[in-house]
Amino acid sequence: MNVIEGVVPAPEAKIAIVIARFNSFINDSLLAGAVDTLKRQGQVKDENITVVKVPGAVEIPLVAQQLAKSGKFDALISLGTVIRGGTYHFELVANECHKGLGHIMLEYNVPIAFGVLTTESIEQAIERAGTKGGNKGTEAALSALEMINVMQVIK
Ligand code: INI
Repeated sequence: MNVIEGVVPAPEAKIAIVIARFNSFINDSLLAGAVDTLKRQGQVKDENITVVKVPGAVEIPLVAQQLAKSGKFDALISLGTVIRGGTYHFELVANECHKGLGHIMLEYNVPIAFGVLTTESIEQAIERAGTKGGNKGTEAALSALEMINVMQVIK
């Protein structure tokens, strides 16, 4: 039996993080978790981490597409927070972002970790940004690291 499973360290990896500025007070904690994980667990070098800031979650896929197309990165990490309001806007923003990233990942063969929170309330978002619900940025970074190694083994 052949089982392929990615390890976490990826010391030579080049990773880009695309982060939304909307709800930045939460996203900044996601970024801190992601960068800490990339460096401490992934052993990724500081100079090999690129952070691109965009206005909101809607803009994440376009920039992710350019980064994936550039061929310069082994994985991308998307970070943002979409909080449900009283209108249909939540669905539009969250769905567009998620769907767009899924297409890009398959088109360019670059793993894109989905670290975009989609929550019912600000409280839920805070819980998932470094408090009692863990840190979605950390989870996304771990996923990116593992996927880099899985992709390399499969190649
Ligand atoms: N962008 C987010 O990242 N999160 C949100 O919760 C959000 N809401 O609720 O509106 C949001 N909107 C902005 C959107 O991503 C675009 O930046 C904007 O529509 C301009 O294109």
